[in-house]
Amino acid sequence: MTLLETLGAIVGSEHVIADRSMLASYETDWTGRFSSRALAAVRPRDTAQVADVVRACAEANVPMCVQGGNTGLVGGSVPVDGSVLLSLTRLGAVDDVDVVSGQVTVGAGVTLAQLQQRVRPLGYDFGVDFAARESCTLGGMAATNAGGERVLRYGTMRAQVLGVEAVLADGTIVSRLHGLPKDNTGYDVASLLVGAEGTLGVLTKLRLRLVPLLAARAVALVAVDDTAAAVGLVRAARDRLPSLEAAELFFADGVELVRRHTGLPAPFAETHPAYVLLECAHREDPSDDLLALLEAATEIRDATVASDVRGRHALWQYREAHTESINAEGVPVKLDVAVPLKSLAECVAAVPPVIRAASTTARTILFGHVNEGNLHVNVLDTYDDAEAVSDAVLRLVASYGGSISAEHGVGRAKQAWLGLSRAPEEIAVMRAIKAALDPRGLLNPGVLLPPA
Ligand code: 2HG
Ligand code: ZN
Repeated sequence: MTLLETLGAIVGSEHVIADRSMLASYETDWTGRFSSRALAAVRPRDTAQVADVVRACAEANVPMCVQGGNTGLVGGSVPVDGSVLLSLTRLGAVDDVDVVSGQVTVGAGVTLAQLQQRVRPLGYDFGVDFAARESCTLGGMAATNAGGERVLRYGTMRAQVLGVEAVLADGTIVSRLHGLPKDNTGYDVASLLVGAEGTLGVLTKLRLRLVPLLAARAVALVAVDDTAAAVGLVRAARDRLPSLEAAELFFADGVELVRRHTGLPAPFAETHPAYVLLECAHREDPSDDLLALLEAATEIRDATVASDVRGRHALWQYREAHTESINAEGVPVKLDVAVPLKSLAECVAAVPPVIRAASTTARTILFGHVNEGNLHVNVLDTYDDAEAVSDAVLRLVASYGGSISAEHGVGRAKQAWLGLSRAPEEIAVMRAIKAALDPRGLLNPGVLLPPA
């Protein structure tokens, strides 16, 4: 039997996709920047089928690439040429919510929006949220340790994952889904696999921590002079408002771009240089607390507050529509970075000139999550200068003691620069772990670790 016949016998031949036109959507990333040619895409149904597929590929010595919703922004979900693409979207089971512990076990293919719909009627919510919620899968979110808009309150995916089930590179299944918050019995496999970008094992199930649903919400869109004012405002909000859940930053050029592609009206009568979006959530309406903060703040040029669902959504659109609006203009170079918060204003000022020096045609749009010093540097029209632009920005970020990847991961896009953020000794530890768990380098080759 050929490998594809064996895979067909495991998952059913209708779930082995080798037709070139049907493979296309699996082979290119969401931004359109990364693509390749897989041998086939395989769509297993459950952990046992994933294990059988992995074992068959390992026996045939064929590399595997793991994909969830294919919403990643660093090329990590795109296969290498000739590999088998393991698509996990059929692993869509959501177990009954354990309302005693406030936890739930889900399949890796469940989308973030599906989880939200499932747990909210029960008075629970999930601690991580971001714009790709309709398509991104929880397996991919865990594999990349996704962050998003609520990190200042609930932390990243790593803080939500209490246990995992995973298939290792030889087909072995490891499963630890009891979700005990206290469990000091040695190495934490879940923590190791979360953020490993599919290079150490294939996550098939997750035990997740839920948070109480806080339905009373207030959102403020605040116009400010610049990033320094934004940081000052967010610092005050963070220190004074325990209900603060999100603090986002964007600029006049981003709002103009978003309005061009969405048709949204201008948020204020005048255009302002920078905007901060604050969201508070509590059991009782947090509007008064938010308004009191805004009244006391000196950094504000204008502000508008909404507490009803429609009004809040409208304000969030100015921020969340950035990604799609940028892609509507062309294929961007995306650099998701973080610097210490005290350096954020300086970094925001330094990024555009550094990019201009690397590419005269480049158009730069900046936005991000203020409290984590997390900046999304999106660069359009770089043509042949994409590498030079990446190099210049990532070196600048490293000079501030920052991270070359705040929340999107390293993927294929940034593995060449890993050494800017991680010491040689740390990379050696990573290589040793990789060699122990995947000695033949069959899982997600070319992702995360640069060639030795
Ligand atoms: C966000 O914060 C995502 O909306 C995507 O991390 C960022 O498109 C981007 O650069
Ligand atoms: Zn983000």
